[in-house]
Amino acid sequence: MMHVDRRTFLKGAAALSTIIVIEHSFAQANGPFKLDPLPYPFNALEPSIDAKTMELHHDKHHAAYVNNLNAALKDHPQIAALPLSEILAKLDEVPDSIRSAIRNNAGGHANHTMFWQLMAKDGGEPEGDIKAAIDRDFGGLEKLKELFNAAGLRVFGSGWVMVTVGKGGELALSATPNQDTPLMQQKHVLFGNDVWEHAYYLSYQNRRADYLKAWWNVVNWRAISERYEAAKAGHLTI
Ligand code: MN3
Repeated sequence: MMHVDRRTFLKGAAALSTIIVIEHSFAQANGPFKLDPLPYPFNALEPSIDAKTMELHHDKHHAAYVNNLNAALKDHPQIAALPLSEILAKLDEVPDSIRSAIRNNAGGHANHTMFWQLMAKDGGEPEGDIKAAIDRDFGGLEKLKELFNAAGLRVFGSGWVMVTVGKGGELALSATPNQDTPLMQQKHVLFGNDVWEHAYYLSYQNRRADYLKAWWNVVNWRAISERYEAAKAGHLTI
């Protein structure tokens, strides 16, 4: 039997607890989830989306989802260690006491992380596989826009309109309330538009239809095409 004297044991234990304390405080300061910088300047999407809206939306609204998510997970490190998509897919297994907070804030973090990357100043047009899929499943881009915008208009209050992508590359429309996401039904999101008033109110006020229409000017089809290929290869997460 290995003998460790009490003094050596205590020294070791103290060193170990110091490491744990450092790691714990580091995790608390930074959180398991982080807000990535916006991948372009705030004014990049003008005039379709104004700079002030982008600044508030990213730096205040999205930041709040990340901060609230980390706060809700503070005493649940085993959940915090999971990928975001897995947390959302397994909401039923999250403790009752934090389930609403996780649903709203993990959903908000996933939705906005997806949202920023699929917009750009000059996002091009659908080409290749994604164009073929849109033609097949919606009857063309103009028909997709029409159905998507109508679904976005029908969202009562706050929510999202999205296009989901199945394992075989099949596309479908999905509208969700609040920060819910199809990821909660184990479906993958190809792209989506935020129809919360905070996404458009400074420029469009009550004219959500005008925002929905203008939003297509800043859709990043190159990013969506990459997401489509990733989904079919089984690599798309959020
Ligand atoms: Mn938003």
